[in-house]
Amino acid sequence: MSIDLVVAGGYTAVAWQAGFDACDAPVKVHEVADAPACRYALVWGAQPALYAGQPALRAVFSMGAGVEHLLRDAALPAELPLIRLEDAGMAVQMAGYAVWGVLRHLRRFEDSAAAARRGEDWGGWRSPPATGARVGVMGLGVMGQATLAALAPLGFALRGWSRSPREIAGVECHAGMAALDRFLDGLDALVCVLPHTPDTENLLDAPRLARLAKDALVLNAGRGSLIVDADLIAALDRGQLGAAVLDVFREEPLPVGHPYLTHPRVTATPHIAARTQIPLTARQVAEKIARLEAGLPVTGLVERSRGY
Ligand code: NDP
Ligand code: OXD
Repeated sequence: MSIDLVVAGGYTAVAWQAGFDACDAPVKVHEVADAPACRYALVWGAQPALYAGQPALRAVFSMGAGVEHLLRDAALPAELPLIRLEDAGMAVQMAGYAVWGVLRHLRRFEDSAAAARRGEDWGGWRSPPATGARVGVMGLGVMGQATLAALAPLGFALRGWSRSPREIAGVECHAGMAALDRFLDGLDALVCVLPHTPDTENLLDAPRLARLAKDALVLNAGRGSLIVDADLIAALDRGQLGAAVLDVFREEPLPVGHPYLTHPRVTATPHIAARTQIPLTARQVAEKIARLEAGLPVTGLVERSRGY
């Protein structure tokens, strides 16, 4: 017997059905408009039409690792369990994005290409080795740990920052607001993979950005609300920071004319650091539905009070 699941936002029911079929999961996927009463929903973004029409929901799955898009939906019932994606093929993508951004900045490969384009003699140009550069990762969950694991063989001095204390071999770990300044001090590259929560909003403001090393890189692939945009742009403009690589923004897609789109020190990408992979996501959701149906606990439950 199949279990009915309603999807809202993101990909279509047809696309998801193919994912569930590929892993032989007994899940029947419906669009909101023609769904019967379902026990499970798979959702991206605010879906005001969904919840009133689905009073029998037992759990809502996020189509992503982040859940703020669900939590800011006023129609979301207060007691409904929310389950986030745990990796499902995104961590390796995120790690690749971070390694690309960090190496590109610290090794200066593109400076030589730019010199060549200007017609300069670049035969003697040397890329700095970047060994020993201080690289910090904010957020030590699934994305942050995969990122650190990918950075580890590259010879950087690694730091990490999280809400609760973590121990990661080869990484100087810091936890909590009291340790934030120490974590930031003198970093040559800062990689941010934090969720949006009330506590992470506007965390990177002018005084905190000023703690980074001169010419440092800020790479944000968590959520755009982390950064005070005007402060970042000002720090880039006066050369205090060297570059920013930004995948997430307060408003997405970035509105035409936004300074990030044209700033010479900013590389903006359209929320593509790690895309939801339908086959792996369907498998993970199907496994969790099976556990819930059997009355077993699942991982990835969102703690609403902390916002992730
Ligand atoms: P996890 O829940 O596994 O990890 C979140 C991490 O953030 C944890 O280490 C947590 O600390 C830390 N954290 C949360 N709040 C605070 C705080 N106030 N102070 C310090 N640390 C804090 O999430 P994921 O790693 O799976 O994903 C992280 C985020 O990445 C997602 O929420 C999403 O916003 C973003 N993302 C972006 C994608 C993209 O394509 N750009 C793709 C996928 C995710 P603790 O360890 O103590 O719990
Ligand atoms: C996510 C995202 O949260 O894609 O998974 O940003």
